[in-house]
Amino acid sequence: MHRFQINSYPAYQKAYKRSIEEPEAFWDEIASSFVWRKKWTKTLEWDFTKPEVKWFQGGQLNITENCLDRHLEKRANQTALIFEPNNPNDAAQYFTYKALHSKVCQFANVLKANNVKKGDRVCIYMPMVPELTFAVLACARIGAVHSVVFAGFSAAALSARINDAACKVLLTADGGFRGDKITPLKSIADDALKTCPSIEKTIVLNRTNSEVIMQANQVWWHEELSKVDDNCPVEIMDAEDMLFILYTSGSTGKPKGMVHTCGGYMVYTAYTFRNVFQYRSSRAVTLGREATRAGGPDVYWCTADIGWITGHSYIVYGPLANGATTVMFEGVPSYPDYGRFWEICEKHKVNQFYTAPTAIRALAKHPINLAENYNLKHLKTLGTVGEPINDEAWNWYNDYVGKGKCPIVDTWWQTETGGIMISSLAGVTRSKATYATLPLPGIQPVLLDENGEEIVGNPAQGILAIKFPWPSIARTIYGNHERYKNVYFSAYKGKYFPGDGALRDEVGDYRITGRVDDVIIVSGHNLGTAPIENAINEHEAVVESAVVGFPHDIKGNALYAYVILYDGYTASDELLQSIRQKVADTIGPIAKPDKIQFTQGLPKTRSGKIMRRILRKIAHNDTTNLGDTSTLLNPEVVQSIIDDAI
Ligand code: 6R9
Repeated sequence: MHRFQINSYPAYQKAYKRSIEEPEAFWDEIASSFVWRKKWTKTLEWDFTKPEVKWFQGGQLNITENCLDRHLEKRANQTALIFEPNNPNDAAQYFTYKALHSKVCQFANVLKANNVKKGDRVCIYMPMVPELTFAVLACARIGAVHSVVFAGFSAAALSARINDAACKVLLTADGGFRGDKITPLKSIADDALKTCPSIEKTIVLNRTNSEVIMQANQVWWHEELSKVDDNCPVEIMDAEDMLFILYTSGSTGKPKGMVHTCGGYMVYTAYTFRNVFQYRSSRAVTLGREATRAGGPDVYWCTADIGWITGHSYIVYGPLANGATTVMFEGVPSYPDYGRFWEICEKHKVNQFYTAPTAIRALAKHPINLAENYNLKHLKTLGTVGEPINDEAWNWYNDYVGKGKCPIVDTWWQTETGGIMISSLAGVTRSKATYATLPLPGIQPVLLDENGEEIVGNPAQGILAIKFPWPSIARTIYGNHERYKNVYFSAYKGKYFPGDGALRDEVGDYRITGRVDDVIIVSGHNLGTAPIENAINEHEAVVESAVVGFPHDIKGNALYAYVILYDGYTASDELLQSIRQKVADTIGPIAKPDKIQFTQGLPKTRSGKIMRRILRKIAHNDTTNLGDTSTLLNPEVVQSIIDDAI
């Protein structure tokens, strides 16, 4: 049994109570199970009005010593990382802790040889290949600050992020495989670099054998590797030194570079990984290609991209800090067909599977035998993240993937929070369709009314806020502390405001109801887009929908719904009426959309969130200036929606 594993409901209650009553003692104890070069002298200093949060001050550490070196004694030959390539016919790659340690040290030496020093920012624009993980950890090892930019972003988005942090070095690849396509990363990067004066060197991985033109100050990854050895001592970092920057989109203006620091981020991601997913490790065993798994460690797979916070915290740092076996997948759920996720689960005997509701809905749209053809018997925990999960998707996940036997953890958190905030602990605390359920130990959520007053008692519904710091809260927005203060700490004095609404039921379980900025006022009634979409999605013909407001003479605002139908259903007036009726039945006639447009797709961000800003413009019949659509997953869908707009 691991030191900080919570294994029963009473143990959760006890941990939670202690974390509120004696937060410093609580986190001291958890932090003590890591390797520190120097113990901290002050556990917590905070003031949400400044705002300022510091954890484990005076402490010194290196997160890679905790993710790699300390496992070498007992798990040197255990698989740390399983790489599943885009093409199912290519061999998977297995890296033991020893091998991963060596790869990271080697690349850290490449960075040093290219003049990267502690505190320098390194931009990483790479496909989901093992070298991405090596690069992230190599930065951390030498104290360089990584800024990973998702490899689907455009040249303009990449350049803006490089410039915001004045990155010194760019790591990229010739191309990236995604399904049957190759993303030409190097040429996109070159485009970006035309406007990035701070970049002194670009290191290019050969992944796709694409033809690329190397320019001045651009070097090949493999050539650099051949010049170094794998001996690289860690840089000793202060707990509050910067570990990484990761950009998240704001509701307006340029992206926000959220800053995470070394000590608190490590402690919190490791703690939450182990407890939320109920990951079980065990004595060291050899896990190679022909792995024997009796008594071996669990195999955990998070399908996110490392370009997002979910990948940072729950593919790389959280799992590795726990000595876990973590899977990374290069490809997409639809290639070569929609059975791919399940094929991978079977092949690697995945025990914990963590994905997004948008992926679940896409998979649920396809014939069920794509899941049933595979052996999913190793699955123990299922997780979701990124948006509220609707009833239908939750039930499909539970019935067809979990076969009713795997607890589902619906994990609510953000780039800004660093780690999971509200979630059940798999099999330990109850899980309930569409509910994130309970706050993790250390997290003190409150619900506020429109006046910012705390709503006491249950049930309740309001604006979600957090009134006490946790170790992995982002410390600032890179280069713009004022904006950090304005966005997160000004709406409700003394509280962290995440921008989401929630309800709390009779037993105190939280259900995230969606962004509070997506509220539409129709005839004086506050309507959230999320519950209306949920209602529409419950209609048997509907895969997914998005609701926005548009100006209306009488109602002030009216509702415009974009709806994707299952194959086999055709748009008809009858169907339209029955969807409206479904909403009326579920929420009330006031929530019935005035306009329903059937569409093949919805504009999505790379992390699977619907870009309502664009849909709103189309509904407003104002398509002249749609803003930047280059960061969309599917920019092509926008024109077809415009063409069919009502
Ligand atoms: C981890 C991540 C954060 C926003 C967040 C909320 C939404 C995330 C959710 C969820 C309902 C969940 N969100 N998880 N909503 N239930 N389980 O997604 O970070 O990309 O920064 O997005 O995503 O609206 O505020 P990020």
